[in-house]
Amino acid sequence: MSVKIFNTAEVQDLLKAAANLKANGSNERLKTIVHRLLGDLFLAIDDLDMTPDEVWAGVNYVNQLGKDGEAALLAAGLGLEKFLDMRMDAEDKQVGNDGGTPRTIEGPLYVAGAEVRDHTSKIDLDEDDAARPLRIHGIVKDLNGSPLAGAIVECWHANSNGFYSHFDPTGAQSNFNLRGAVKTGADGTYEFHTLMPVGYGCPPHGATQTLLTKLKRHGNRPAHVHVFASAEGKRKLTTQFNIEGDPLIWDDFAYATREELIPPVTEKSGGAALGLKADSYKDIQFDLTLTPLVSGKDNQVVHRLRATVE
Ligand code: MBD
Ligand code: FE
Repeated sequence: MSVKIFNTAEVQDLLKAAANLKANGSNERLKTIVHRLLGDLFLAIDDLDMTPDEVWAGVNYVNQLGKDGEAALLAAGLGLEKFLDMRMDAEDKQVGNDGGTPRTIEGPLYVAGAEVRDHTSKIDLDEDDAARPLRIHGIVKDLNGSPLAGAIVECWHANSNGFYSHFDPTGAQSNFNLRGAVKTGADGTYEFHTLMPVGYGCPPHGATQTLLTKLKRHGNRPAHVHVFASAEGKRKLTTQFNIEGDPLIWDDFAYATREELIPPVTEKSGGAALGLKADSYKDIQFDLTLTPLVSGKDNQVVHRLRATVE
């Protein structure tokens, strides 16, 4: 079959009817988006001469993706989340609001509600014999380098199995294990006492990994730590840093790695005095530079469905 019917009046009318373009007083933006996306799909079916079997395989895939609860995971794996960052980067450059710590994707594994502590938080609540102690610290500052007092820094990361609390398939971790929030004092500094993470891998039997495997792609991320940072009058930053030396650093299935987000890891002693589980520990300094609001507004803060725990 090589028919092309997209540009016929019947198909164009069908698209308009499906999106209810004619109706007044309904959500104009939603109608515009549905009309466009559906049209792009119809056109792709025409152009690529997709068979009904192929289309139904896709429909069934979407059902399975929902059953597995992996739509946001697939969004990361297909570069959709990265693309949104690239657009925000381009917009920042256009209006001259670049120069802060680079953003990178949030991913699907944040949990809201970690208790906010002053300056320092020990976030390794569960024992993890395979993991070495890690101290993460830095200063939150503005574009002039002035420290930001009262800034909130949140972080979350995986354990030595690459699993995140709340999403751990073994059910082994407590609420908020390896997740924390702190508020900076006058000098703008923050600190987390935790354990070295290991890279994440997609659930091997989930819909995301199933598609990636068919594309001959892996579903793994290098070891990383997620960060949110916010302060009065500044835009909320969503970023991560990678653990230097991970072999997957430039082969991340979610495309989150950036040159500026690979801080050096240094070997230190004196961990016992800091309350770490061993005297020798790894130390990572990750400073955060926040950028100003644009016309009084945070134009980079993202609202999306997130897990919460009381
Ligand atoms: C992660 O830990 C992650 O950060 C992303 C983006 C996707 C899946 C798991
Ligand atoms: Fe992650």
